Amino acid sequence: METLSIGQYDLIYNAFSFGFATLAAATLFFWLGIGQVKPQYKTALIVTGLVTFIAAYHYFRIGQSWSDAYTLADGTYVPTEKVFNAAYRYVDWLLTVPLLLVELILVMSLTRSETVSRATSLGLAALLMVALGYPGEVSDSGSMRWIFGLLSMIPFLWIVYQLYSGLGKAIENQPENARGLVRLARNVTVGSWCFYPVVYFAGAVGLEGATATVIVEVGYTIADIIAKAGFGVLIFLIAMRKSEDVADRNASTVPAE
Ligand SMILES: *C/C=C(C)/C=C/C=C(C)/C=C/C1=C(C)CCCC1(C)C
Repeated sequence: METLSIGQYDLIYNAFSFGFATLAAATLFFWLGIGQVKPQYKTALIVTGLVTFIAAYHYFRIGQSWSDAYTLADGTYVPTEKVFNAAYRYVDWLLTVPLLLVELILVMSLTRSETVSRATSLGLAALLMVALGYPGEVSDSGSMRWIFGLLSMIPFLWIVYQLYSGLGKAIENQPENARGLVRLARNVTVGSWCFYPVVYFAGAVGLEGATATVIVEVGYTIADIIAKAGFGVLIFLIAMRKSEDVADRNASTVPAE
């Protein structure tokens, strides 16, 4: 670990604090909104709130670990004996990344068997992606970073492919009033997820030192907020739209007086 200026240390500290606040507030928003959607979309909102809850908890722990990992000496922050715990992020991802895919699938209201099969295959691919990335993330060796990073790219690319091919077809079959939002939620997923391997490989091509630490920690935090809270708002809007859709259809079947 390297020495950080007060500004660099504070920027990261504040990013973690902001991440905790945003994700905790998002959790309340999603769970308190459950009553506003039709029963078939409630599970999607429960899962959406679980994802931000799990992430808020981990940001709290990441913030504590960050405080313990540095101490102020002569106007700069120097590392203490307690190493900043990078495992929190990966444990968080192991839980939240498969659940994010489940959110998208649930809000699409596919048939039960298609929901189960897509959630299982995409969820397992997400687990594999995160698990393969970890040994490279914590290794000091550049070649380990490349090998595991590239292995992790295989399930990542498969997920992206599935989101545009198999699920892409299902998106085109969504009710018209929600289709654009479902497409946007899919694109936000792919767009925000791409940021993670970019940051990871930036570490492999020699980006290092205090500036790299700032880019990685602040960058992952922004990506997490977009991929979890921002994406969650889209899931919430889709559930609301589709709940309206059902109401409209019921209304039109009421016999005229
Ligand atoms: C809320 C957290 C999210 C959405 C995390 C997503 C993480 C990824 C998409 C990570 C992907 C990686 C690769 C594709 C290759 C290099 C290793 C990873 C794990 C950073």
